[in-house]
Amino acid sequence: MAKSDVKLLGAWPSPFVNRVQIALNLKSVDYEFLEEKFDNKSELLLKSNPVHKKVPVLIHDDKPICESLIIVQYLDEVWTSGPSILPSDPYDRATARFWAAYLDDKWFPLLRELRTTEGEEAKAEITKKLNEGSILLEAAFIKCSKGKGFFGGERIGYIDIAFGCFLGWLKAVEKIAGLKLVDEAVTPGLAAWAERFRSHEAVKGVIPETDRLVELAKIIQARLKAQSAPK
Ligand SMILES: N[C@@H](CCC(=O)N[C@@H](CS)C(=O)NCC(=O)O)C(=O)O
Repeated sequence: MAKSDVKLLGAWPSPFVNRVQIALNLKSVDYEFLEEKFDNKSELLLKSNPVHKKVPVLIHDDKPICESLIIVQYLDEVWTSGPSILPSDPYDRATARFWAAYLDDKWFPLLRELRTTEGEEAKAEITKKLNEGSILLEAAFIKCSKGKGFFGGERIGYIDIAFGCFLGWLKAVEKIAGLKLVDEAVTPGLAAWAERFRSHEAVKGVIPETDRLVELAKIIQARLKAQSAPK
């Protein structure tokens, strides 16, 4: 597929964009990356995703596809020559979609909340929920990986991509909050998986450096504070 056929509207710190980049790399798809600025979104983004006005948007032969998980499924269906991302078994596929939805609807919002919440009691409550989440995800890893290295078994699959794209922000929040949310002593499967995932060829260089995200988090936090300060 020629490079000009595929464009990705994205932003470097977005885990949802990183998710699509990992899937594109797995499928060895050449693409053009168009960096968006949230305070000055391009006409192309507004036209391509008029409903949410968010990245990522994949543009394939001038057709826009929005929402990262939908894009990953689209890539899997169109680039069938590359390694499969979704499992072939319907039950395994349903399970993979279930965990991806859990990660987006429950787990990641908690991680974001921990980053922005102030007050020790509130933080402890969120940390407790995230720790419960880690235990659930460890059990899911043991079940789905069937003794292999990834949720997808021997290869990176749908849950790996859905979860792995958050590993940069996970490390950044751990650093900001001074705690471990995926701890080798508590969830050894997940801890080893995270290392394995980050060093995979399709992932290397995609997930931003922890310190870069920590710096960005400080800027976002300062902006939030300024916005909520009495005028
Ligand atoms: N559910 C969406 C989430 C995408 C999303 O939240 N994108 C953020 C960046 S991480 C964005 O574009 N924010 C811009 C804005 O809210 O104005 C997906 O999976 O693609």
